[in-house]
Amino acid sequence: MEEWVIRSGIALLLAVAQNANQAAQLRAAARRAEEEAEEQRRQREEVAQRLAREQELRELGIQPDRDVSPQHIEQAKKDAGFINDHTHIVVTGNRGSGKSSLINALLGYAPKDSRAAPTGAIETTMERNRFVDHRHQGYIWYDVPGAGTANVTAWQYYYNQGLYIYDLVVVVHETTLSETDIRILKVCKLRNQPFVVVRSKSDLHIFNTQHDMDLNPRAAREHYIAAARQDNPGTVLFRDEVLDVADLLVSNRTVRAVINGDSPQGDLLQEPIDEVELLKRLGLLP
Ligand SMILES: Nc1nc2c(ncn2[C@@H]2O[C@H](COP(=O)(O)OP(=O)(O)OP(=O)(O)O)[C@@H](O)[C@H]2O)c(=O)[nH]1
Ligand SMILES: [Mg+2]
Repeated sequence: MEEWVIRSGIALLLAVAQNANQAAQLRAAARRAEEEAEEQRRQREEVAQRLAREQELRELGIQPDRDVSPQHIEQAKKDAGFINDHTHIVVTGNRGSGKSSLINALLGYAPKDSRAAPTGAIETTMERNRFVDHRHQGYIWYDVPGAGTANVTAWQYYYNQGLYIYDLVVVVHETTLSETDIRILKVCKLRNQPFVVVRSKSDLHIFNTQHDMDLNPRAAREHYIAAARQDNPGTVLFRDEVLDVADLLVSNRTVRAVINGDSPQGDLLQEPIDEVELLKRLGLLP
């Protein structure tokens, strides 16, 4: 073969090899750029998530320097008269929402019973009261002052009332679930604490609906139940998790009737709505 043919063949092969080499280098550079961009995206997302969480904690009013240590919790349980292997349930919510009345009903006490917690539009619960349940072995109920309107954050209320010690938190409200109620539920969630949401005074609301809308008792009851269900979204998204904040609609007299095994005797205001479900969630019914 002519020498020039061989030389140009070698030159061609070298050029192809060089191009392949350059292409590999380019591919590697592109991969590195992609990886760097991915890393930057990840870091940006992390910062955004951290800021969102910090904002959440700020909204809840959480003060990191007032977090509760295990020793503190143990002492607080002793102070509250906790008994080993008992279930300790606190009933909380805004002032006048019906907390004390609900506890009396769960204990099966009529309001005039000498053992009952004081209730009423004026009789505000000023300090924590403890009620050992003689009907449901192993249950202890705690009545605490209402959240009120004072300018305290959800965390301050939760912390000041020592809500972190209880096995279950019952949040009672009587109309729309407030932002404060929802924030208290979020603090419970942050602390992995189970909760139940109760919308109280259904008898009163049905009675009012009957008169406000000039409806018969059956229509008023149906209207109230539908309106209350529509009013509460049922769920709240919190930290990629869905919190069940659905209301259990109850009236204290019906709770007491169910506890005492009495039938409501055809009174539509007292016909159970979610009372049985409430007792199930509290572990009082199978
Ligand atoms: N009709 C009706 N009235 C209720 C019900 N629950 C509570 N009430 C009334 O609402 C008022 C306030 O009830 P309480 O049980 O004292 O409320 P509370 O949440 O303990 O109030 P504070 O201790 O002040 O925060 C009282 O007059 C109760 O009789 C209910 O289910 N139906
Ligand atoms: Mg009270």
